[in-house]
Amino acid sequence: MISDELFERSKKLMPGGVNSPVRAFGSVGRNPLFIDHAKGAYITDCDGREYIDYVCSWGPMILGHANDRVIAAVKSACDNGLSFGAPTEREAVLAELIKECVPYIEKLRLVNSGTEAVMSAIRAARGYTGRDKIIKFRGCYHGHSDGLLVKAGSGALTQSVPDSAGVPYDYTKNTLVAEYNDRESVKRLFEENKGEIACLIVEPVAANMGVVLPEEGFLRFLRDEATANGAVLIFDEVITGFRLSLGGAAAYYGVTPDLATFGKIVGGGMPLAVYGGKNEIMDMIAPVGAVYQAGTLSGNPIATTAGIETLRILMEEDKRGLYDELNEKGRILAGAYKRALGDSVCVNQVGSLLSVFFTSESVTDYESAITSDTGEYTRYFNHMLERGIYLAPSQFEAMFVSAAHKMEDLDRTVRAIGEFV
Ligand code: KE4
Repeated sequence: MISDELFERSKKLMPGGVNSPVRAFGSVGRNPLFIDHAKGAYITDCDGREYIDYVCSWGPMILGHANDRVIAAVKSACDNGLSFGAPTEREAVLAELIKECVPYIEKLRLVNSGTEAVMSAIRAARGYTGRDKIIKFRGCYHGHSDGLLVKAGSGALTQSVPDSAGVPYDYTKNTLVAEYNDRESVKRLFEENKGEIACLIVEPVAANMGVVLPEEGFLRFLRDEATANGAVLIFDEVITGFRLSLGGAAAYYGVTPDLATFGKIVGGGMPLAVYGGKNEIMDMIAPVGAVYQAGTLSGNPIATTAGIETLRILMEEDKRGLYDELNEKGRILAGAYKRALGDSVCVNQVGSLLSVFFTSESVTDYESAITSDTGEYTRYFNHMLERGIYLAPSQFEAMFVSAAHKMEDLDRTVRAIGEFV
């Protein structure tokens, strides 16, 4: 297969032949497909095989691939130049659209990746509070900046240790790890580190241990705990932003953070991400304040064009019931998994974001997520791939449905699920 030949060639050029590890299909026992093109709900690999795509580039392609309006806008923007390294009106247009969708964002900064957005938001929170320690949750992923590549300190050691080679212990000792949906673990960290916590960062719906929903009142609890301890509450909405609703998870669950990060959808598939929130925190950022953050291609004219067109379409379609439709598609798929696989799986779904875990436990945190049978997931992944359905090559990633997925695509997917026993 051409994909296999390309994989051999790329492995000589890039670590693992990929530019991001999950793409290497390492945990599903087969070579990755090299993609030639994509349109709507479909991707086509270099061997000409077409698949219904539920990865959607890990979230950005909520409108479906190669949306005509977005492509046309990007093509025309290219004629005017790709990058100026100077402010443009387009950055203000995109910022105004984001603020219209997410009203608690008073000021924001455009950057190039979710990693950069989170790293910068944490630096802003530390600069604003003058504190060093941060709280994150086990199983939540916030990009690959050093201080976030941690695993929980075992036992008494509440300080984290690096979860990657190349990360000095000094970079992780200020990162404390709580358990998702476990209020006690959060309370304990705040009590043991009184007055020292700069921020608490959370995926308001976790989607990097598979999809794990916040239990009733959990986000509200985090909001109150952060306020009571003078810590900045950061919602990492890189996945949930513009996915669960135009206002993201904050609007969906009715809880407002102090800062939030966005990525993926907000750039329409181009390298663009955002961090933003309260004026008094964002005014800490250079050149106004003492917290430095910069980027050659930040607010790039082509990336902002893709983001603007994507948000404009989402805002128009929202009026037509887009998010209800996306939720209905997610429910149809979730229902199909439950009907076909019963209690042998746990299905977590919210809106157009879902995961099927091959475990009979209910998955509410990292501990329960890892009881999943990854071998069974591999069998399921390959069963679906053979039937022209492209899923995340890992049990611990999410499934994304787009506006372009039609009922016939869902029917075909439901049939394939039903054939998997
Ligand atoms: P990027 O730096 O990959 O643009 O974003 C990092 C990030 C931050 N926050 C959340 C909640 C995220 O999910 C991510 C990145 N998500 C992964 C998928 N689980 C990206 C896929 C990949 O790493 O190739």
